[in-house]
Amino acid sequence: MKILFILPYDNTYHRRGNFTRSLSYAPLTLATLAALVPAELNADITIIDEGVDEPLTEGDFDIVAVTCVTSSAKRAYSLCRYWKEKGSYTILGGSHPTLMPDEANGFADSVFIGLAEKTFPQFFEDFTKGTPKPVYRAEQKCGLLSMPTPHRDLLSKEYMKIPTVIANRGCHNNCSFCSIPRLYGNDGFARPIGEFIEEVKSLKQKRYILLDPNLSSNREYAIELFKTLAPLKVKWGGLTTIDVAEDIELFDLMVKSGCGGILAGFESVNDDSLKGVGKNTNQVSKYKQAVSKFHGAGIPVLGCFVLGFDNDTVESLYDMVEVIDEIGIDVPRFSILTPFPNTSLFEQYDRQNRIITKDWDKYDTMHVVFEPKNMTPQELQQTFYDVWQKAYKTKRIMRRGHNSKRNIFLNLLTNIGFKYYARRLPNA
Ligand code: B12
Repeated sequence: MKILFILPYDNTYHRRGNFTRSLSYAPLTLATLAALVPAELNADITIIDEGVDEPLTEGDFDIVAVTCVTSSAKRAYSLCRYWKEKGSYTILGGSHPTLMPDEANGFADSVFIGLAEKTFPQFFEDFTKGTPKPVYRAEQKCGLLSMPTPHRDLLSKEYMKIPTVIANRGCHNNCSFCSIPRLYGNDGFARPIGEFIEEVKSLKQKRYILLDPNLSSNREYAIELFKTLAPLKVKWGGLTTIDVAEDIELFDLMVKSGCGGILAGFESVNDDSLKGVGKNTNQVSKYKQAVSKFHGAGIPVLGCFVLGFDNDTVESLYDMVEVIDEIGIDVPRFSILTPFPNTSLFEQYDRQNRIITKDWDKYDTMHVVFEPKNMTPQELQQTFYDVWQKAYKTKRIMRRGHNSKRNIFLNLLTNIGFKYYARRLPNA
């Protein structure tokens, strides 16, 4: 049996130059799915990540399996159409088909809703009997879920050498703009910790990127995870909410487990905006202290900020750059508020007739797809671009590098990388 797995490109990938591509880390989705193909099928598997590999147009595949997020949905659908016409059985899964299964169903022979650890092996059983179903829905809603070690050997060799791993896939927060609560519910799934640790050990590396959407989400699980990681003496970077800095026990364990950098969603420097979207973990008055705490432990902070909340004005967004530097963020990242389909934000804006396009290509957090409250969509688009340029002026980069003390070289390198990224962003 010949199987082709595809991660389709979208705007975010189109914008990658050679430099940013070389900083890409290996995605886990397709390598994980490849590991779920029953070994007895002896399948011949090809993986194409259109972000790094050339798109494939030729070949004779029994099954073509495509993953997609909202911004790559249109490309995913056209890939399904293409391969279906060539005679392959097409299947679709990932965030967007999970959020919009009926839409996805019109394009592929089978659609997968949710995580596929159990449904994908079931599909192969049905497929080999000649009775595949149009829809496979993950029944398990939360708890521990075993995940196979991804077949990383099938991935392109072009990625950054630091391997990616994942332990907990859920987040207990209910931010109205985030897809995670609608994708996996608030309790979410997590891997048995022993299984995760065995995978880390088998990779035999000193550094890792943890893809968990929120490492501090499930406190009990996080404590166990950090305690078990500590003796391995590895360094890792990952995603967390900033309130972890206030939890003395968890923070301490996080540091001892080898945390070498965090990515945190600050989202806004306005408390009303945070409240408005349900980001209850954040309080602006605590940002500076939290960042200093990370710095005190030698941990740099990559902070993500969202533009376009109802309290934002063009001026307040432009001024936000100064506040960010004042807080001490090492590397700021900006995105445009995006009401992903099936999120509560989308429902709210749709009710208010504020969605201006349902062209999923634009749902990449770099394009305005809704009517903002205090500015026009064009103004928000232009402000997004201007804020990036302002934040990555050389003098600001130098100041951040200087402030970072312990990580000057890494700080400058990452900031220069983002300056390059900012230059390639869509201008209004
Ligand atoms: C790592 C990551 C990235 C990486 C790698 C992306 C990738 N496509 O693999 C990078 C940094 C490049 C990235 C970029 C972006 N990302 Co991202 N990313 C994630 C993250 C944190 C983890 C994904 C992961 O690897 N999980 C581990 C693997 C094993 O699980 P999985 O992907 O969920 O796959 C399982 C199931 O979904 C299912 N499945 C998935 N696909 C398929 C396909 C088939 C055929 C089948 C059978 C099953 C199946 O089976 C798998 C095994 O259970 C998720 C959050 C999350 N927890 O899901 C966000 C997430 C997927 N990203 C998101 C977004 C918005 C983006 C960007 C648009 C952001 C931006 N502006 O840069 C871009 C889009 C890039 C793109 N075209 O994919 C959103 C998607 C929301 C949505 N509605 O589309 C998520 C859900 C985050 C969020 N908080 O909302 N991302």
